Amino acid sequence: MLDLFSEEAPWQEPLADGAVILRRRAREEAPALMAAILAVAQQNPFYHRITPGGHRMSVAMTNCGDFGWSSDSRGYQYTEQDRESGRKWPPMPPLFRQLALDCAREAGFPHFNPDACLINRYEPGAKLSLHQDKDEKDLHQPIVSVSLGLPAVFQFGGFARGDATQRVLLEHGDVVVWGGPSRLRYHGILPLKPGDHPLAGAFRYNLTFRRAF
Ligand code: MD6
Ligand code: FE
Repeated sequence: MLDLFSEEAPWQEPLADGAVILRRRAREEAPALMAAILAVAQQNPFYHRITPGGHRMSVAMTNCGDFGWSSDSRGYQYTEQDRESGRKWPPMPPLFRQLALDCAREAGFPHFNPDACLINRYEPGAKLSLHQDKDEKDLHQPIVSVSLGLPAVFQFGGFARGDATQRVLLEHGDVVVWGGPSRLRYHGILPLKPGDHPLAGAFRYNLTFRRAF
């Protein structure tokens, strides 16, 4: 049950055509989501990947689902195995999948069928530079993004890297769904400010659900 006295009910905030923030949408599930993240990370730990350009990413990543996203000197790609551990990615927990489907449907994407979930972990100072998500085969499927733990400033831009960006704060339990005409917009995360979150400690976690193939 939502406790309407101590928590606000979720609400929707349009970002752009095809993109919406479902504020606080994942708050109720957050403790179970956090536990599932830690269970995935016990099997396939968070790593700081190296970009094709040779830089160590400040965000640490792991994945679950049939495919996982990572980068190394060969480039960015989705793989069935974690190239660090050599093992298959852990299955997507049913709770993850259900949340992603529900959020996609609420945002107007009833046919979303994710096969990959990238889990990002930000420590203070960690950031994600402006980028497009374009390594997925079917760009008609949206992306569902779930933020947990410390808040972060999300930059949401246009279709060229230099376009003006909106800045929005993403907080614990916020879900962003975007697809359609916004699917290839540039976006990023500004350096995380230090803090102490009751569930996530010194970190921000972000789950992004995608259809990779
Ligand atoms: C993050 N998110 O929130 C990074 N990509 O930590 C993303 O890069 C992202 O939130 C595609 C769609 C939604 C996202
Ligand atoms: Fe992205």
